[in-house]
Amino acid sequence: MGVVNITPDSFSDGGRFLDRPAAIAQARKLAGEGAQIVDIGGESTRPGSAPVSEEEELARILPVLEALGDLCVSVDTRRPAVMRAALAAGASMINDVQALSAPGAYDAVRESACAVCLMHMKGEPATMQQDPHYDDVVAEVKEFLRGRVAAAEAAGIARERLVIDPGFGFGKNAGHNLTVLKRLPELAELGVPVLAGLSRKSTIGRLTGRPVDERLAGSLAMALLALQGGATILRVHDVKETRDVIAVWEAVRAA
Ligand code: 9MG
Repeated sequence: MGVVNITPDSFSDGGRFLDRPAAIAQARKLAGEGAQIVDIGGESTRPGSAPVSEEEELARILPVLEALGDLCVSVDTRRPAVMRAALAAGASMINDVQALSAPGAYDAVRESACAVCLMHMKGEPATMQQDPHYDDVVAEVKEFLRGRVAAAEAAGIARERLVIDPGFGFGKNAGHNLTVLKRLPELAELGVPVLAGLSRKSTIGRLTGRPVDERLAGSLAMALLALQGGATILRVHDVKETRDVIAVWEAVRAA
């Protein structure tokens, strides 16, 4: 899954693809490099980012989505109205960092055949990184995701449409993120495909001391660890390089 943030302030590529042709070109570039899904988003969930209105979010994503009709596009949104509009415009997947918790979210996706990513987040984006606490981060994330999968199924969204995601960096410090990554196989036990988004995140900065634009090697190491832990979808900025990691990992697995 290649990432295209159509926002002025996303943490790693904010502002680069706010311009519509640039966003479309970036999505096509990532697909050409081997992304099977392109994830577009018009609202930054970075702590401290400026709120965006529903109208503005739609104005950012819809023209880009409409220009990518031949690709498998995921839309990163928390708003049911945006989900509905995106699905009507051809989105194949809804990536919801709030795991369909907004009122009306189930209704927005139920009638379509789209895939849905249910992500764990502790707290709200604005404050989630202010000293998050868990007794057992993996157990808590797993129980949350188990509950959201069950709730989605009960709401009429077939299990085959669901993907789960522990939400690296969403209400989790570096220690929490590393523990979740190390114990990712426990989440895979839920029997739903696992998506991992670690690309360029601040934990890599903490471990390496590198600024966000120098985190490629760290991101690739994280990608390999996520694959080994059972992730089947990697949400990344650097698709070409991550495809090489996947090729090497698959070859070793098949040897
Ligand atoms: C939108 N977004 C930013 N980081 C993410 C992650 O790790 N997973 C998912 N599903 N979405 C993310």
